[in-house]
Amino acid sequence: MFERLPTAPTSQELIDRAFRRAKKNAGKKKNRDEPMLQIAGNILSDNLANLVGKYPSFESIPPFYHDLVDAEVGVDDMRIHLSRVGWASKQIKIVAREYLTKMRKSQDKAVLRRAAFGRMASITRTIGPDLIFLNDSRKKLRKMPTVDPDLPTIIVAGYPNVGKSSFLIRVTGARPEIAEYPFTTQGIGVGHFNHRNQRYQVIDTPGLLDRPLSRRNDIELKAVAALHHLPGVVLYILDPSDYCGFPLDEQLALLEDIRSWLDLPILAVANKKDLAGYPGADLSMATQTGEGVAEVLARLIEILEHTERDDPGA
Ligand SMILES: Nc1nc2c(ncn2[C@@H]2O[C@H](COP(=O)(O)OP(=O)(O)OP(=O)(O)O)[C@@H](O)[C@H]2O)c(=O)[nH]1
Ligand SMILES: [Mg+2]
Repeated sequence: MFERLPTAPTSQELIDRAFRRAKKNAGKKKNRDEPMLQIAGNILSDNLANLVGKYPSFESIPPFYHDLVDAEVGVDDMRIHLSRVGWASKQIKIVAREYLTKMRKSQDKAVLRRAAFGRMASITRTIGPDLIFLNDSRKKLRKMPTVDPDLPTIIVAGYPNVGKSSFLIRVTGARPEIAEYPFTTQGIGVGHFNHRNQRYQVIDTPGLLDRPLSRRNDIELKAVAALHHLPGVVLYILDPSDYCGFPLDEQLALLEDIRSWLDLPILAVANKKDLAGYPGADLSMATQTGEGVAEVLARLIEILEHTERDDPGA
């Protein structure tokens, strides 16, 4: 989604670049002041306008990404910084035009050109902090997950070590692509499979749905809330064998916690059937041997098909 965002130059880099090119390309003749101003003004103004233009409009991006951007860098802040850069681009154009007009009627062209350069440089410097913000944001946004918010999605949740990754690998037949996601250091895993000509997405969310809501800060809450925008079902994996290191009642408490606030269908499945059983789960499986996995997948697909029918396009 944001892989193509350009690096934002610093104001000094921009100023140096514009004035250097102006000097180089204004020709060798005597009357260089006007072309120099024209060139420097265009470079500064166009560079800034192009930078702003490379950002998507935050109203039109999928809500899933909108919420992630908001969690990661703040959509309002982003808008403010972008609009200041846009403002600078226009302002520089105005200054260049104003001084070019003055120069046509004046003998002191060099003086006016220097004055114009000074004003354009100072406008560019005022947006220094905005450019730094954009560059820092770009680093974070470029790592946004490659999740397709339109694909029916199985969101795999549960305590560490219960078998989330094993499930994903088993049903998608591949090691997941690891994407960074706000506030999970481990990154989320993304994999795909096809069933009756429909492509499905499976995301493994270590660190994302493994704690009660009450233990999250506001920013983390936004990142978690973004999941609501996926046409998804949550597969909550339980490990009744305690092999994962967490007692079953803790795992069940987290399941209840997630149910109480996550507005997506949830299927609770007991894994590691080969080691222990839990009759309270919706279904049982063993991702290690593959036993029961096909049934779990079939149920998840059924839930996704129903959800789509009930709530088209949501
Ligand atoms: N006996 C048995 N072990 C299993 C089964 N499924 C997974 N395991 C084992 O449980 C451990 C954890 O599995 P993972 O798939 O890595 O679990 P995870 O939930 O992705 O763990 P985190 O990424 O740390 O949150 C591994 O050693 C697996 O081999 C199963 O059905 N039976
Ligand atoms: Mg894992």
